[in-house]
Amino acid sequence: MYIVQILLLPVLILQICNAFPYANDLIINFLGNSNQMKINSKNGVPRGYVLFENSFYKYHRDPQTWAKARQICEVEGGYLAIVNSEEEANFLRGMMSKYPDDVLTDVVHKSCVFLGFHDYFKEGEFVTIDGKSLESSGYMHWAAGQPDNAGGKENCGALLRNGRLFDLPCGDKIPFICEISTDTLCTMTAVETNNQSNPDQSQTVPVFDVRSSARDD
Ligand SMILES: [Ca+2]
Ligand SMILES: [Ca+2]
Repeated sequence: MYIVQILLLPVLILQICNAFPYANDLIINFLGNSNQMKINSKNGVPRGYVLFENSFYKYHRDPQTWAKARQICEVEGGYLAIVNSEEEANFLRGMMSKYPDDVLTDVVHKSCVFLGFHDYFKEGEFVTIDGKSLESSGYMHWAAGQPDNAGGKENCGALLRNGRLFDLPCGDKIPFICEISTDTLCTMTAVETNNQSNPDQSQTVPVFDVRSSARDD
């Protein structure tokens, strides 16, 4: 019975972890002094992220180019946000509303944030950074007159304060929103440390949903 409990513990932990991403830390605290199992947690939610439905989001107020914004999101374990519904767009609008124009004193384009879509591969064919057409992503409500590829050089996607999409130059520096899906957060390594098993044997659950890449200007 004791052995069964030990064997089932990793399964239980993973189920909890999938259901509740903060469970990692709770489990670590709970088992911190246990000599049965040692849990190593990685990829917790970075500071400043807010949960909405199945993702965490962070508004980055310091303006960056699209490529740099994308890189920052990836360093934080996520991706430049992809909007998949009206509800998600509304949530992001709410995040933007907390940074009104008078707060963004050093930002030239105060009314929009970069998102994870572009038409860099083929002019006019907008795709998300997870490799889908913008249309199939579930949200494609352009602002009036957009996309217009103004000046022949607008290949990166943004969200306006009114929830509409916009194309603008990838080299412009604007705020941006990163997204981390909750189902990519739960990585842990469970190492059995009891004397009956190999102490180096570990069970690792892969975490990251690697979003495919696109080039930037
Ligand atoms: Ca374009
Ligand atoms: Ca435009």
